[in-house]
Amino acid sequence: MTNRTIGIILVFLIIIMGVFAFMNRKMVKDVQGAEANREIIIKDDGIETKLKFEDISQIGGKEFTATLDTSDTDPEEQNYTGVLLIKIIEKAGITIEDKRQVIIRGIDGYTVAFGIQEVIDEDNLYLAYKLNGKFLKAKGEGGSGPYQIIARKDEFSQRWCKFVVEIELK
Ligand SMILES: Nc1nc2c(c(=O)[nH]1)N[C@H]1C(S)=C(S)[C@@H](COP(=O)(O)O)O[C@H]1N2
Ligand SMILES: [Mo]
Repeated sequence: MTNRTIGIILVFLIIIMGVFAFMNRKMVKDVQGAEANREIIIKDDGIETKLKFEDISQIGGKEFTATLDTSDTDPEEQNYTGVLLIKIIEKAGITIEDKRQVIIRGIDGYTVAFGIQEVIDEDNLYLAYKLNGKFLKAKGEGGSGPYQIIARKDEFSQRWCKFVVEIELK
């Protein structure tokens, strides 16, 4: 083989690698989009409202820090993006004046209840969808999303409901 033939083969291989890298990046982006597209059901007096990711992000995501403390990691400050839980409830057209509590459910059945005083706090309960700039992965992908409740004022993270699929008002 001449040097010229080897050169042509190399250039060809580099182009193929580039095309695959591009396709892979696009696929990763699509998967993230699908995960982020998940819906949340809001239940109030037997009436169900579904919110899509677009509805939630339209409210305007806010970045905030919170100290994550899981069973297998030490407490560490993290950067989350999400919206206040109260704004999600308002977006669903619900007024909370006559409510007593908000119940959050994860896809695994895990349930957390918050009192209205906690819910109207302007800097405590968030529905987060990004952690350190990346969309929260779903349970099946080893993540805690696509949505997770972050209770900033909870010292322990028991009430940080992961994989949130339902919000019920009582
Ligand atoms: N959906 C869901 N959220 C959950 C849990 C759970 O089992 N399911 N466990 C809680 C508990 S007890 C803790 S300490 C934190 C962190 O749990 P991890 O260490 O399993 O991530 O998530 C909380 N949120
Ligand atoms: Mo826990």
